[in-house]
Amino acid sequence: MSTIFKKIINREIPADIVYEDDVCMAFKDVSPQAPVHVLVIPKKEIVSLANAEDDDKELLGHLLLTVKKLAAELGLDEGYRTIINTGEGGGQTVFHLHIHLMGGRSLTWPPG
Ligand code: DGP
Repeated sequence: MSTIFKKIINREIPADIVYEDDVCMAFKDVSPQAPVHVLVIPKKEIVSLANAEDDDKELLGHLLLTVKKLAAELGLDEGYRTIINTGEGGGQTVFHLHIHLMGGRSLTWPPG
């Protein structure tokens, strides 16, 4: 079943889009937990990392390299955090695979 992120991809609801190509899209998280908090998502509807398949290898690599490029463009020179929440137990609330890219403040470890 499609999620709110599919509606963002289809421009059915607005989002602050910071990057887009044929494969993926990145937009600002509606509830930012850091000065920079962007979500990088595939346009292909993959429910979670647990649902990714071997055929998605190139797509998954593309997402990570997009995160790397965005982090540089967004000035996260001091470092940043990437998070993929997977499944309800992993804190996932939107069931369309997404990578959180967070930075712009000192990030502590471990997370909650
Ligand atoms: P997760 O818990 O990993 O599934 O993170 C989902 C994130 O998606 C959460 O940080 C809030 C964000 N989010 C939920 N709905 C929307 C929306 O409609 N627009 C935007 N920009 N972000 C959303």
